[in-house]
Amino acid sequence: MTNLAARFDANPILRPADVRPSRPDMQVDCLLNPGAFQFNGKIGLLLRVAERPVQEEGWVSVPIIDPASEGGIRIFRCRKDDPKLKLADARVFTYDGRDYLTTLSHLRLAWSADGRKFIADEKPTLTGQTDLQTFGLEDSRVAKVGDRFYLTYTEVSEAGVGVGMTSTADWKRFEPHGMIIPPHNKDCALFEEKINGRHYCLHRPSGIGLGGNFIWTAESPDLMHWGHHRCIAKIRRGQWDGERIGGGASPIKTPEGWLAIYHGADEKHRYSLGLLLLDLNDPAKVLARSVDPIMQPEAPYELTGFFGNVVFTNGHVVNGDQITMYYGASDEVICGATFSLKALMATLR
Ligand code: MAN
Repeated sequence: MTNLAARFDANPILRPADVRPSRPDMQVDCLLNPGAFQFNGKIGLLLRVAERPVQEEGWVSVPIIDPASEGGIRIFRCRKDDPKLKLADARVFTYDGRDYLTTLSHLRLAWSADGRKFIADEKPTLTGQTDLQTFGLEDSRVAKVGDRFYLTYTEVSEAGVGVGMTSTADWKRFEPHGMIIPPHNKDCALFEEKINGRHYCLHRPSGIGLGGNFIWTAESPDLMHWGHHRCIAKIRRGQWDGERIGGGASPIKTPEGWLAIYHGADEKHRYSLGLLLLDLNDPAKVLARSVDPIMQPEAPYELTGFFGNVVFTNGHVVNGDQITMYYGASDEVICGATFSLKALMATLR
């Protein structure tokens, strides 16, 4: 494999210890999968901050959003040897047949003058509020459409995993738009301009039984109402993207087509990144797709961590030929890498 990704020397650029917990009784366990954008001469990241109570020996405890409880959060707690508890992996478990996440995520801004050194805000920017967000908000994409930023993120609750949206013009006042795509769906990235008079997005429903975790496009007159859904890319069994795929940040407009960086997981839950080149006039038409990943877990911080063997991106900024991509490594730390757009395009020929 050619070395397409130039990882920052300073990786990881943000670790859990760099972010203040949202409450004194919580600890930040993981930083994941930031959205990225440029605003007022700065680079902003919208981090996913995953927290849980400081864990006691022999117990599992997780926070759940609950407006009726003190501080808006209730703690679910059970003994590790409780026969009703079934730990799936570091991220999820079931208790008495019900699904839970091991951590509760919120979204938090971090700012940088140079795109390399980031300082996270002291407080969460967006937290779960509604009954569709009781298990938190995750993996926000940030798209600039006109003069507003549109944040599309995963809303998690017992009702399922769907796509929520919020918009802002100034990163101070936020307008919630509710759930725009119902469960089970995530990895929604908006195109930053209209195509033939319509907005487009990439999204990722999860088929149970027939179907699977594939990438789709949808169209909308107003960014709220989505239709004309088309499945544009499926998994490739036995390959690096053989189990699950999903879109990353907003596709990048190039003369040859929309370039989308996507993630693919194999049957061992190893997450790598690849490319889709989509037709400029009809993004549901895939013109080219990476055979080999453009990046896979290789650095020590990508191989081991909260959930090892993961590079996952949903945020980048583009300046001329340079793509600065921000990504979550091992579901625990935030990293950066640059790519040459030309070099990426060359892999598709
Ligand atoms: C998967 C993983 C987790 C995430 C849940 C809910 O299990 O992507 O990181 O918390 O889905 O979205």
